[in-house]
Amino acid sequence: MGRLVAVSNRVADPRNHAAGGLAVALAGALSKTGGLWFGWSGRAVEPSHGGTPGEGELHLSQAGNVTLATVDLSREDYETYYLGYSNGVLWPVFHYRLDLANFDVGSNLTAYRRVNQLFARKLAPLLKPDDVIWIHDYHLIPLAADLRAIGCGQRIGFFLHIPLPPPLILAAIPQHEWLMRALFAYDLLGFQSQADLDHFSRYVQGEAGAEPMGEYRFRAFHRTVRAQAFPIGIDVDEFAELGRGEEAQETYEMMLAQYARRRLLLGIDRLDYSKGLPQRLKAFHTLLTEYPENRSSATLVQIAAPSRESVDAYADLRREMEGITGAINGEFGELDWMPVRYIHRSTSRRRLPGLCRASSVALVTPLRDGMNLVAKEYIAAQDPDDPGVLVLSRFAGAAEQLKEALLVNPYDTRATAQAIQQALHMPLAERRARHQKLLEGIRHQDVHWWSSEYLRTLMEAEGG
Ligand code: GDG
Repeated sequence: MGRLVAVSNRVADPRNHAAGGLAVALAGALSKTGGLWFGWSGRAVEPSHGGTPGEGELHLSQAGNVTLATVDLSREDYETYYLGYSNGVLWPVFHYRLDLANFDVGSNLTAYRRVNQLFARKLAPLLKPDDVIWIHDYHLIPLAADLRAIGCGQRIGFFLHIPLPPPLILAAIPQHEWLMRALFAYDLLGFQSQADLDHFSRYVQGEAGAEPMGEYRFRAFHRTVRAQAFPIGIDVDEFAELGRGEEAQETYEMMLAQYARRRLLLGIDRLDYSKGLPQRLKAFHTLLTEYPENRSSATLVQIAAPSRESVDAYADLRREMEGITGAINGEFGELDWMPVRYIHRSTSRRRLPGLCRASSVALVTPLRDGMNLVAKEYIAAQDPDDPGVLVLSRFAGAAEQLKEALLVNPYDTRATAQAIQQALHMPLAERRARHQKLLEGIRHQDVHWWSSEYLRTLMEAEGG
């Protein structure tokens, strides 16, 4: 295989193991052959005038055998391409939240097209003829078409980290046909789950008259594309190793000491409306109401890392969370016990395995999620002799794989509370048996499996 070129909205230094999820995944794949990682620098700058470089300035740096190439965006592009179209239209619709999408797109759509074209123009001169290009996520759907338009003939694959909704939801985006046509410029489309692949298949057959050609190939818009599910995994050993580190150990011991007489429940999420946080708090409230033996004992530690705070829906969610947390603590709190510890800050990744290990139950209850890596990290961090229990939403992509978790419908508050109660009282033998199966699963389909399966399939795919 030629050199790997990864493209994603954000680029992370692969040597920095604190970066997590996707960064670890791509770093592993990139360092095998040496490679190039291209994306936005994270800087929003003033437009160029006089001698200032402005948007489109390219920065190159070397991280081991990986070259990092990033471009600056203008402040306006950040607001329109990133916040406006990517996170104001695509993110909510792809998570089934038509009510939160702002379809009055105007300049946002123009910017989305413009930034993708800018990426294509900046990336093309860095490419070699036998490079294999792997583009990630919803910010960059049209990038392959833009690269093809300026003459790039390399193999190009796409991986969608978020769900693909059913056809009638997708069709609410006024530009749905343009977006789906753009996907046919790729050689391979990777989805997180079988459900997403099924939605793609139904969309292209129903809306674009595509013919399926065998199990994983589709022909439409005069192009053929291969599409398949590749559920993303974690680096199980890396996370376990992090768990043996000083900060994780210290966190574990501190939690055990602080909560010696309590049972800990844990949630770790970006503060995002897809993660089902208000519903989770309501289920916890129901647990305390309907199973009063948990009062003065069950304590929910909810880390909600700040995210996209300048989008209205996120600011509303923040207020809602503060309201519900205050109400639960006010109703049930005692002088020596607060039921909810709500932390609206990011926590160091090095502490997360310690937190996971100290918790009897993890609540991973998104309303919709492409995969959800926290579910897999929680499993990886457990003591196999005395593991905690994972309560997992059936609407997370991870639910297709993690069948031994307690699967719940997060909209059903009472049933979720019941599952939490079951988790808190699960006998040790059952906890061990479930954990062993879950651990085998996440080890088998780990992040290295994910990237090598994807890239192997991309090399075999016959687009065109
Ligand atoms: C997208 C898709 C898909 C969380 N809080 C903190 C923190 N985290 C880390 C977790 C985990 C990662 O961030 C979150 O990954 P998720 O998979 O849960 O969710 P998204 O960010 O929405 O990711 C998702 C993923 O892409 C990969 O394809 O699974 O479905 O939505 O690693 O541990 N890390 C630190 N502090 C925190 O407070 N350091």
